[in-house]
Amino acid sequence: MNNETTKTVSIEELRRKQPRFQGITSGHRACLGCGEALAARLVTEAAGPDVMIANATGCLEIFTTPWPESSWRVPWMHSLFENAGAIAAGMESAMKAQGKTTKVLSFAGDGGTFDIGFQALSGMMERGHNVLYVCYDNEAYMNTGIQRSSSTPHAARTTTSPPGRERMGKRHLKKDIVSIVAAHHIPYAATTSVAYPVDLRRKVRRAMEIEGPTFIQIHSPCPLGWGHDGAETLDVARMAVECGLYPVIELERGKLTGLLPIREPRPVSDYLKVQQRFRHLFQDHHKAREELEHLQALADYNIETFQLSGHGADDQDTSGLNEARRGGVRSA
Ligand SMILES: Cc1ncc(C[n+]2csc(CCOP(=O)(O)OP(=O)(O)O)c2C)c(N)n1
Ligand code: SF4
Repeated sequence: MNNETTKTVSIEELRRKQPRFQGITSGHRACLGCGEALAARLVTEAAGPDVMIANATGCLEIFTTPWPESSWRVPWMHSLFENAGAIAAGMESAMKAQGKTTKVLSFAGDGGTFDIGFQALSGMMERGHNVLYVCYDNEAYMNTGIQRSSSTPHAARTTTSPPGRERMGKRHLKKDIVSIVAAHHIPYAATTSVAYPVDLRRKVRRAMEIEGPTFIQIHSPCPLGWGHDGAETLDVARMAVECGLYPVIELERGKLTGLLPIREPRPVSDYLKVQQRFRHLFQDHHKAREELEHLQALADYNIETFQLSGHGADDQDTSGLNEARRGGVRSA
């Protein structure tokens, strides 16, 4: 290689040009700007080709596999809504019996994880299966028409929690699933967001290296259910983290070991006002003002509990990671 070539081809450029393995290809039928589709692409990129997937019923399963087509480029199996954890456990046991090291992943939405699939997930973790369980958290049962799940945030509108005279959207709080999962004392549990692909990929790679049950919850905006423009998906996801409503954390054996610090916490209203599902909170009504205060208090509680702010400017904080782009190369 002569000197001129060495100068023109930088490591960054080589990394950018490197083709990436994608476990899920284009041509699927997700809505424009679907956070779940992007999240699944990032997960499979980071996990690599030596995986097999058990995928619960839900949007991801439906939009990737309209019979007889499939967008998956890795072995993939559709489980029932309620048993992705159990199916993955069986697949892992079969791999083990055959002496194979292929990693088994389990994919499900928040309905399939927080609610109906929780028993199978809990059993899989308690028995110590070597499975990476990924929950694509779009905060409602989207595939069947936006019904509330136990992951739906307080006060959000869904078709089964409509705002009206009696209440301002969903009455109950979002379930703290990562703490419940962490209480199984599994080796690794984490939350992340499609807005932070560097963080997301790192967590998947970390979980892939661990022998035993691991869990990653990915905040994945749904333009249809949340009522925002599909082009704004990443901005909406980023605001959820920056306001403190969606803390990005890591837990090992139940103990907090990592967090994504917020450089400058922003008001929850910035995040809420760009989504139709919270539109009723911006009317001139005392109940709406109370709910806004309540949601701000929930965000403040997260910031305080996890000590999310006050770390100073850092490459690995919400603003630093904002600048990072595909391949870990910083944008100008
Ligand atoms: C036992 C059972 N109950 C209900 C359904 C109908 N169903 C299919 S997908 C779905 C919603 C899935 O929601 P979620 O897991 O949050 O995934 P999303 O579609 O939001 O990605 C429901 C209720 C089903 N398939 N099986
Ligand atoms: S309804 Fe939501 S989660 Fe389902 S494909 Fe459309 S954007 Fe994605």
